[in-house]
Amino acid sequence: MGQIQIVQGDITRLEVDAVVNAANSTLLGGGGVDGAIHRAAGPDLLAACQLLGGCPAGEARITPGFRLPAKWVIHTVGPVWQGGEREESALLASCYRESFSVAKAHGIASIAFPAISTGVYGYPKQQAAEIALAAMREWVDDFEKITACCFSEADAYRYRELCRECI
Ligand code: AR6
Repeated sequence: MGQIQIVQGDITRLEVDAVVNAANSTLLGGGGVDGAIHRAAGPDLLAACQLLGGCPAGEARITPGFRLPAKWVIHTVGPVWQGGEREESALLASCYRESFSVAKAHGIASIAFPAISTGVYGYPKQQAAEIALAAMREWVDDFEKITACCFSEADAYRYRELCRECI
């Protein structure tokens, strides 16, 4: 029986088997959490990503974590918020599902997610948190620990309000 943990902080510091990156479809780096992960992992991460040939929204790819404490990085591409009528919620749910599926296939026991799409991509934070937590609840028994890594205290508060059973 796994647990969902909510933490506030920088995902690049977490000692987990895998961290999820909120990437763009080129997988060649960017700002936000993507930039932070590439900086912390070092240049070998970009070289590994260059071999992947990109990734469509809603899918996930895996690379080593290189200099990160995490052994793996799972790169997923969230939807750009366009008002909610462009399959955004289905695509965001797919990001979580596909990331979990890739993680399970690699024997990963602990995995940490940022709040995918809620930065540059503009997804409304409350709706995104509901989708994230619903996916985490579906997969909780397939992992030892699932971590929701919130960058701000306000984001962590939002998650805690939505998840009374989370630790
Ligand atoms: N640790 C944890 N969460 C973080 C960190 C960090 N170090 N840094 C930012 N966040 P964003 P998106 C949070 O913009 O909306 C990139 O340029 C941030 O506060 O990183 O999916 C990619 O290359 C927010 O809650 O990702 C794409 O082009 C969350 O991470 C684009 O941004 C996601 O914000 C993807 O946009």
